[in-house]
Amino acid sequence: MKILILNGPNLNLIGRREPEIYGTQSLNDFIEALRKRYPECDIDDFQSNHEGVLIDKLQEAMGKYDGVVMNPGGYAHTSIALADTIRAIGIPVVEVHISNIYEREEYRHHSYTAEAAVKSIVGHGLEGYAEAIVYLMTK
Ligand code: CA2
Repeated sequence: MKILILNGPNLNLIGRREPEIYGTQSLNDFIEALRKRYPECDIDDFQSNHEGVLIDKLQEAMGKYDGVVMNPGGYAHTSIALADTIRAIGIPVVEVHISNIYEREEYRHHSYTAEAAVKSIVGHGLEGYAEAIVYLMTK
């Protein structure tokens, strides 16, 4: 099974800033550990701070990946364009948020992209990415 882990803006900073919200491990280290944990999965990953680049990457995923694990970062709360792309590509997308967006500022409570995703996992820390992979493998 081929899976793309797609991370949006500022997720490259995880582990370096705001450890009380996002923990101390970097996303790169965690994804490397995921590859060892799920050797049956072929896991690619990509991070961008740019909405259009994330849209391009989702479109390019068509015919290439069986599933996408996506943390759209702050774009979850603003981007109808990303939600449209998730609906368009016909690949299951599981949305992950490291923090519990429903217990934070009100402007984080709604996610446009989660409405288009097959599943949303929030507030389970980095482990949420592992849960998303297991969901895609067993779906
Ligand atoms: O909880 C999540 O995974 C989020 O997607 C993280 C986003 C935030 O905008 C979403 O509402 C929830 C932020 C990405 C990380 O931003 C940082 C900001 C400062 C220091 C370190 C990371």
